[in-house]
Amino acid sequence: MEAESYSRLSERYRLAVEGELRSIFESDGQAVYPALREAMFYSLESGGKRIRPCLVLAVCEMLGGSAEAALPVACGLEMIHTYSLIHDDLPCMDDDDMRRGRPSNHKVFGEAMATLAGDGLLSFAFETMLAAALKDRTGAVLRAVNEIAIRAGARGMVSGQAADMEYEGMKEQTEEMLGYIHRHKTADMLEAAVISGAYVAGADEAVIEKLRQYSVKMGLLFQITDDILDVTGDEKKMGKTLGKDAESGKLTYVGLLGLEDARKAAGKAASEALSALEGLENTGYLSETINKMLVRSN
Ligand code: GRG
Repeated sequence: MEAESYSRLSERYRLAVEGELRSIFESDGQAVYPALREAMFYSLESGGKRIRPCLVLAVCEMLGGSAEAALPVACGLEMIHTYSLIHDDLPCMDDDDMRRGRPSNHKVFGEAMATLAGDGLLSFAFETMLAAALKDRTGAVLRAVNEIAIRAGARGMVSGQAADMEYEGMKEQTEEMLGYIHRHKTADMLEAAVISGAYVAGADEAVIEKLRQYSVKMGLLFQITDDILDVTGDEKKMGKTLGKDAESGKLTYVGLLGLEDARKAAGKAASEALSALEGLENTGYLSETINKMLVRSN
């Protein structure tokens, strides 16, 4: 796929997701207590790359499904991702003042309201996705929501975050530990995006299995490049404070392998992700996502 058509497609997906998020907040969202609604929407509308919801829609279309059917799932996933960023920025977690180029949620609304904004986004996500699942007689959307519940929940992203908190500053840090943390904290949500899109399209298990292998390697690639950018990146482009990982003694791929070997590990993860796509059709968007991730600057 040409870089230009990748950008055009991503733009179409992004606009669809952002339009639908606004419309959800203007309809069902009207019943949310105003100060809570403002705090929830503040983080949701403040940009971000929208990688996960774009992947939901792209995978669904790639497999012959309709992006429209996948839209509530894509929006739900973005709400969950946004909740995780709000909670991650709290002083009791990573204590970050900036996110998506703006002051973090708790810096604007206070810690209590930021905690509630995260809680609100998490439950609103499931409300949104389940409303679509109830209308879908095939069960495809429900399978997608089940996948997201597993990957985003107690045995998925939340376990990754718990392990990350516990291991911070520990003397003995291994690649195995780092693998566990990022398999769950980072890769699970990317896997949720790819696989939920595939479920909405009604994909069979053989396709799902290949896409799972692709997603896990993409998650690894995403995390290694995140760690590299924490050292070499530009704060303006990244929209958050950089260099905090090393400062807080956080386990990272750069800390463990050094910059050069971390770059090599990123290249290896990228080629393994691309290999996982062999045998699938219409994989242009998914391979271009990997190529873009390898050279990303935000
Ligand atoms: C609080 C349960 C809980 C989990 C937090 C998302 C997360 C888990 C922590 C954020 C810190 C971090 C660097 C995680 C790994 C990579 C990651 C998920 C980065 C943020 O995702 P992007 O770059 O963000 O897609 P945007 O803002 O573009 O959506």
